Amino acid sequence: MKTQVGIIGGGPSGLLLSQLLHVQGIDNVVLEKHTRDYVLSRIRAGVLEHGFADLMREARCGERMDAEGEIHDGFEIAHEGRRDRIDLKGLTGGNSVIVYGQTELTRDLYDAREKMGGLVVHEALDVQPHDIGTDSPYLTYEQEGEKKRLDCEYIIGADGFHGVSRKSIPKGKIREFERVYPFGWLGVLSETKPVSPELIYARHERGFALCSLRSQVLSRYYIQVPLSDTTDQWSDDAFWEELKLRLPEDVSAKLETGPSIEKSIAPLRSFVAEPMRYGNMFLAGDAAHIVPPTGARGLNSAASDIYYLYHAMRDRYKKGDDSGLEAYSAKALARVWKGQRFSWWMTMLLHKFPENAPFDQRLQETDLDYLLSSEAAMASLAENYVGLAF
Ligand code: RFL
Ligand code: PHB
Repeated sequence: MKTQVGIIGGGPSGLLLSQLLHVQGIDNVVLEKHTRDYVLSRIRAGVLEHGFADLMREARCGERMDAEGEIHDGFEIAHEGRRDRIDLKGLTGGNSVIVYGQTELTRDLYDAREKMGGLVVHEALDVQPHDIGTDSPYLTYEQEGEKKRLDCEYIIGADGFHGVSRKSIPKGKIREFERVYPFGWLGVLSETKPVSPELIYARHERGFALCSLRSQVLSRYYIQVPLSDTTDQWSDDAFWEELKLRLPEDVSAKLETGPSIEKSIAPLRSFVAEPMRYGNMFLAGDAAHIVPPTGARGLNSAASDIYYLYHAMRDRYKKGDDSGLEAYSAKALARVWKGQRFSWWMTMLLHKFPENAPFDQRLQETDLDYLLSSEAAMASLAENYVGLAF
C-alpha cells in the first residue's frame, strides 16, 4: 500500500491531523495499535483552548463540540478554606475555554474519518518505521496475522509517550528533557451533579485536589496521591472522604457522591524531546512531550503541534513549499516549552511536595498570595490557561 502521509497513532493528535489533511485532499493512513473502543475508554483531558476548538471546526468536526461543550469563563482556586476566582474572560479581554471530554472529541474524529472514507487501521500490531532518514520512508505492521507494508512520503509519529516513533530515532539525534514528580493523580469519574459549575483547583496541606466535570450529570474529580498508591487501595468511600477533607467546607457540604464509573492513577511528568523531526519523520503530541495535567495543557499542546504540521503539509502539497516543514520543530517547540513552563508552575504552586523544606513551603504560600493579590499575575495565569496564540 502507498500513501502520502503515514500516521502512527489514532489518538486525538493523529486523528485530527488525518482529518485536516483529508479535507485538503492529502492522502493519509492512520495505524492504531488498539481497538476503537479501547482508545475511547481512556478518560483523559477535559479542557480545550479556543484555538483547538477552531481546528476541530476547520476539520469539520466541531458540530457536537459546539452543541454540547460548555464554555467556561473562569475557574476557582481553593486554599485555607476559601475560594478565589480567576476571571479568565475579564483578564484576557474576552477569552474562555471549552469543557468537552477527550473521549467525545476522539469519538467525533473517528466518526468524521469513517464518514469521509478515511483509512484508520485498528489493531495494527508491531508498527515499525523504516528508512526515516530518507525521502522514501515506509512502515511495516501486522494486521490479523498478516505482515503489511505502507510506503509514505512522510511519517508522523503521533503514538503517545510510550509509542515506537520517538524510540526509532537514532540515539544522539534526539535530546530528552525530563522531570518526574513524586506523586500522581487519582481520578474518579462519576454520574453525579458537579459540585460547582466552574472547575475548582484546591491547594491543601493534605495534598492537591481538583473538581472538574464532563457535563451537568458527569463529574470528574482528582486527588494527589503518593506514587506507590494503587486504585485497589482506594475504595469509592475512601476517595470521597479524602476529597471532602481537601475542599473548603461549603463545597464539601454540597458534594454529591456516588459510585465511580472509572478510577485510575496517572503519574505526573514533564518531558520534551528535541528536535521534533528526524529526516522525513515528524513527532507530534505526547510522542514528543508530556506535561503534568495541572495546567490542562497536554492535549492543547498536541493540538498546537497539529496546527503547525497541518499548515506545513498544506504548503508542501499545495504550493511545493517546504519552509513550513523545515521550521516545524523550532516553531512547535517554542510553544511547547511555554506550555511546559506553565504546567510546571501550576504544579509547583498547588501540590504538596513531600520533600519541601519550610523555606520552600513559605515560598509556595507567598507565590499563591502574590498571584491572588496581583491583577497582573492573574492576567498572566489567565493568558496561559486559555492558550497562547499559535
Ligand atoms: P495519545 O492520546 O496517547 O494517543 C496516542 C495513540 O497512539 C497509539 N499507539 C500506537 N499506535 C500504533 N503503534 C504503536 N506502536 C503505538 N503506540 C501507541 C495509542 O494506542 C494511542 O491511541 O496521544 P496524543 O494523540 O498525542 O494525545 C495527547 C493527549 O492524550 C494528552 O496530552 C492529554 O490527555 C493530556 N491531558 C490533558 N490535556 C489537556 O489539554 N487538558 C486536560 O484537561 C488534560 N487532562 C490529561 C488530563 C492527561 C491525563 N492523563 C491520564 C495522563 C488528565 C489526565 C488524568
Ligand atoms: C479534567 O477534567 O480531566 C481536567 C481538567 C483540568 C485539568 C486537568 C484535568 O487541569
